[in-house]
Amino acid sequence: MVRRNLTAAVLSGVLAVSALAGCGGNGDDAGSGSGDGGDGKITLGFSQVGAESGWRTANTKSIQESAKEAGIDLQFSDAQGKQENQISAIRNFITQKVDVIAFSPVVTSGWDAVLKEAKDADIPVILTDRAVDSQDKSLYKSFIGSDFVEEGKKAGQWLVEQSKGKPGPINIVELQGTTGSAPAIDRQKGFAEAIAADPNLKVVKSQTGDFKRADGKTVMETFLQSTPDIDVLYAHNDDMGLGAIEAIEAAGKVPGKDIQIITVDAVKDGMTALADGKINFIVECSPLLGPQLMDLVKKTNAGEEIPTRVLTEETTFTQEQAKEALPTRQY
Ligand code: GZL
Repeated sequence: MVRRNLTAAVLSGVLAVSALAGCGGNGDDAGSGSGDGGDGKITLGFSQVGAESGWRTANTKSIQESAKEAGIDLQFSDAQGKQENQISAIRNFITQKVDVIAFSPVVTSGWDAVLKEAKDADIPVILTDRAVDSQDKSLYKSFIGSDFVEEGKKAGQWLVEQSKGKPGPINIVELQGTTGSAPAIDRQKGFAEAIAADPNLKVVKSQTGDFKRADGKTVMETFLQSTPDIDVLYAHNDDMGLGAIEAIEAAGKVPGKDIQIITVDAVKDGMTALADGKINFIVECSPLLGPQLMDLVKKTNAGEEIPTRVLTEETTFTQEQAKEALPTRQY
């Protein structure tokens, strides 16, 4: 009798402990070891770049809300823009034996070793937002995100159209995103390819503003001091463009008129500046990757084949289109 009661007590204790461990998935505390926390929930380890821009904030919100919606236990880690923090977060996820790992790689290179450790631990990895330059495509199951070369091309093609019939030279300054990141590399590449169509268009200065508003302002200040006759600013994201607008106005020039401005993202602050005429054209880059990511997580956890590349849908905005779109923007 005692034994039976004792067994029952021990059993109920074990169930209670594993259930509790599974209920801890609020995105902060360590996992429970078995991956699903014993409560049948999928545990997803996610390493985010940081909180450098309005786009990143919206992307984090999309991932956290979608995980909750999907009943997925999210272990969320903010790398504060440092690759070494992302690598250690991924190693922690492997130790915790999460079911799936997803991350937005802050830069393209230096991932093969840690991705191999995840593969050896039989934990599938999904890339979101940004790509890696690993030659071994077996190191991750899928990459969900935008085509940044295409985004750069859209920006350049708009400028080529706008510049038709104008006398040259048309001097362009460029605020690049985070050095070594896929969006910075590819947005610069696509833009350069597109403006090659018009020999009057010349990028006279190009420097990183690290996707940050404050850095965009300080770099634009140096551009304005060192470069006479700037006609166009191409910023790899809205936040750097908004910082540059502060510098342009402080220099007594009119953004959107004295200096035409093209940015990428289409977050609310950028769209507001576009509607106000301070930016001339924005190429959208959607941060709302959460729902599709959770779908891929569930499928890969169930052993289903998933597409190796999921391209996000996005468009472009003129000033008039921004006025129409602003009231219903989600971010
Ligand atoms: C693009 C994303 C970029 C955004 C920036 O997918 O990686 O990083 O364009 C963000 O705003 O900081």
